[in-house]
Amino acid sequence: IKQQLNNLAIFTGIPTFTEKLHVGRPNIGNRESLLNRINDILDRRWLTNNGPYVQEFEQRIAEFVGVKHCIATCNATLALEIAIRAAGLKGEVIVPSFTFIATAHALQWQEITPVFCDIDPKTHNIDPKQIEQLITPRTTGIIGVHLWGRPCNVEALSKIARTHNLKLMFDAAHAFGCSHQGRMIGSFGDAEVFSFHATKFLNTFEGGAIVTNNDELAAKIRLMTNFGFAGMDNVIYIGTNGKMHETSAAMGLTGLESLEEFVAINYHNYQQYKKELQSIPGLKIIAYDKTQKSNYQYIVLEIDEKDFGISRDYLVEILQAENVIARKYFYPGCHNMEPYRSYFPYNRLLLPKTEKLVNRVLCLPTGTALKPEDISKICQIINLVAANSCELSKVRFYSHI
Ligand code: T4K
Repeated sequence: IKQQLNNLAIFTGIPTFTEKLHVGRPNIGNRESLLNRINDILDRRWLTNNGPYVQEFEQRIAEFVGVKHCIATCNATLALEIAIRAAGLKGEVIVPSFTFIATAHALQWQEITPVFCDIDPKTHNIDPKQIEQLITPRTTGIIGVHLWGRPCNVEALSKIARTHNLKLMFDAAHAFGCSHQGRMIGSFGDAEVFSFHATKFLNTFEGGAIVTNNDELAAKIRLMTNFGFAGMDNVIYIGTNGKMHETSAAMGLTGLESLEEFVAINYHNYQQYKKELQSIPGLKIIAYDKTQKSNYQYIVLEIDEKDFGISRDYLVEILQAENVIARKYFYPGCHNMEPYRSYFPYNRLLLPKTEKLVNRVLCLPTGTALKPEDISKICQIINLVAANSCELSKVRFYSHI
C-alpha cells in the first residue's frame, strides 16, 4: 500500500501492479464449452456463411432482446454502415460527438454528413433539446448512442423523429443486456446495433448485430450483409461482406451461458469502486438506474479539476505509471478528430457540454479479469492522490517551468 507521494511510480516508486490492468479485458465464459463448440465447427466443416451456430446465436439474441429479427455481423462498425444504408439514410444524420469514432465514420464512409449534437451532461447522451435546431432539409435521420449502456431519452427522440419524418436508429454497442422502462435495449427505433467486440460485455472476439422489428428492413439488411445475394446466382441489392463466422458465434453462445455471472461480477466491482471512492471532492462515479437492467460494463469517473485538485489527465498519467491503464474515452470527441475537425470547424462552437465533458471523464478497469484486491489497490492510489492533490499540483506546476 502506498502511503506517501514519493511511493508513486510517477516519482520514485515501483508500479503497484507488475502487469498492466486494462479497461476492456474480455469476459471469457466456460472454456470447455467453447472448445467443444469449436470442435463441432471443425467436424462439420462449416466455418461461415450462415452456419448453424450463427443461426442459433441470432435466435438467442432476438429472444433475449424481445425483437423479431437479429442479423449477426463481423463487427458493429460494419453493422452500422449496413443498417444506415438499408434504412435509406443520406444527406445529413444527427449524432452525438461524444461517442466512439465508429458512429461518425459509419456515416462519413458512405458520404453521409454526421451533424454533431451536444449531450446532456447528466446522462452523457445526445440532448434531444438541441436536435431540432440542427435539422435541415438534408436531414434524414438521428442516431442516438446508449453510452456506457445508459439509455438515451428514447421517448423524446422518437417524438422528434416522428414529427420531422426522420429515421431513428441507435448505436447500442455498449448496451447489450440493458433495459429502458422495462424493455430491453435493442427494441427501440427503426433498428439498433450491438457490438460484440472483445472489450464488450458479451463478446464474439469481433462481432456485432443489427436488431429490428421491421420485417422489410431486416430482409434488406440480411441480403446486404451477404453481398446482396437472394439465392445462389441472384444479386438484388448492393451488398458487402458483413457476415459473422462460426467461431465468433460459438464464443457468443458460450458467453450467453455466463451472462448472469458477468453482470454479477461487474455489479460487484461497481459497488466496490463506489464505496471505496466515496466522498472524494471533485470525483463522481456515474450512476446506473437501479430500476433497470444494466450490464455495469463501464466504471466511469468524472473529475472536476477545481475540486479534485489535479486534472483528469494528470490522474490518468499517475494511474498508468502504476500499470492501471485508465482510458480517456471518448476524448477529444469526434468533432475534434479527422476528417470532422477539418470539415466542420463550426461545430466546435455548438458543443460546449461535450467540450467540457471530454476533459473530465476517465474509465477504470473492471470485468471478470479483475480481482477485488486489485480494485482496492486502484482506489487506494486514487485516495492518496486526492488527499495530496494540492502538493501534486504544485509539483506538476514546477515541473512545467
Ligand atoms: N459504437 C460505439 C459507441 C463503440 O464504443 C464501438 C466500439 C463501436 C460503435 C464499434 O464497435 P466494433 O466495430 O468495434 O464492434 C475499443 C474497441 O476496439 C471498440 O470496439 C470499442 N467501441 C472502444 C470503446 O474500445 P480501442 O481503440 O480503445 O481499443 P484497444 O485496442 O485500445 O483496447 C481497449 C482495451 O481493451 C485496452 O486497454 C486493451 C484491452 N483489450 C483489448 C483487446 C482487443 C484486452 O485486454 N484484450 C483484447 O483482446 O477501441
